[in-house]
Amino acid sequence: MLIDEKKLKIKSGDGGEGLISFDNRGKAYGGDGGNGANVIIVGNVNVYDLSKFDSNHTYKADTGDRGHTHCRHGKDGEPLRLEVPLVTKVYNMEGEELVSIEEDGQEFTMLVGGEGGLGNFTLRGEGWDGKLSRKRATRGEELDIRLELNLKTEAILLGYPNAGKSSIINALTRARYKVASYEFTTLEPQMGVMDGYIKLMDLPGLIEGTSEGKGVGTKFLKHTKYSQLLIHCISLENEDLVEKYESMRKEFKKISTTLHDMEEIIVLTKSDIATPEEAVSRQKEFNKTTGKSAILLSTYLEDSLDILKKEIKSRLDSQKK
Ligand SMILES: Nc1nc2c(ncn2[C@@H]2O[C@H](COP(=O)(O)OP(=O)(O)OP(=O)(O)O)[C@@H](O)[C@H]2O)c(=O)[nH]1
Ligand SMILES: [Mg+2]
Repeated sequence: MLIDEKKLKIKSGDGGEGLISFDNRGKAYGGDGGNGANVIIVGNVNVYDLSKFDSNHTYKADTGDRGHTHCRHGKDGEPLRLEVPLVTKVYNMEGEELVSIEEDGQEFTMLVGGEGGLGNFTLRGEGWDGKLSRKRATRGEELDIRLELNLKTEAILLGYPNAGKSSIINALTRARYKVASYEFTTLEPQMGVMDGYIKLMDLPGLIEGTSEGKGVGTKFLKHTKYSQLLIHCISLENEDLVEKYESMRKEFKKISTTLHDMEEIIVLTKSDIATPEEAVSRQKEFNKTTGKSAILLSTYLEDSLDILKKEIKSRLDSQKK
């Protein structure tokens, strides 16, 4: 199961106390305490979901060490780095977005550690009182946060249930997701990597009314926000391809403008159920009526899979320019 939300408690480290200490001639030589460590959130492309985080655990950064004799500084705490997948949005409990981690290696300091206290060596100039006193360390901070994952992929497969979306991701990548002849086989986003670098996502089927919560609803659609390309799948099993295409476009529009405005590749799937001539004639008809250029595809026909692969790559390349 894809874990795309987690609540966490985080705490930065307390500062270490400074030391009051004197050498054998009575001179102040107590060192300063180290600083408490920060809590840092880091984006990592190799992390896929939020499953490793435990909502019952407080993620605490190290405290600073206390000051040592001979004026030696206590060590600063090592920062606590929480590695999150892309894109992870961090919210506070009031629902305000604190940061959006969108790039590999992107860092954000969520909480700053407490400052180390001062030992009596540092304060020695401040009169006799200074010699005997130290400045207290400050405490770390605590915060409750909510992490929300919005998967970032190059392309997403969308369309009616049973259109053959999971079969396509399986054919284009090394994924082995469940394929079945009934609707809503896929209930969660599923990822696969094509040719080692292009991430594809297969999503549950959409139906008219998804935007109002029908079918699997819109919960998972946050994962479409960061995609560059939409692969819209329509099965040749449908009598009226244009009508099906247009009503799905209307649904996209109701769901989100990002989805509606996303660059689209139209794939007419299961082309093998018709004769090659029939399939081509339906494709031509569809293209003529809509003014688009849909691709014919069957997961049983290697050549058609290559055409889709090339199309995905060329569209992504032209977006880079
Ligand atoms: N003839 C033929 N059947 C196919 C093709 N691709 C998929 N199918 C069949 O169509 C059915 C649905 O395939 P899936 O890949 O599960 O479809 P889906 O779009 O992921 O379905 P949901 O997850 O329910 O939305 C399965 O029985 C597949 O074997 C194809 O190219 N040709
Ligand atoms: Mg599926």
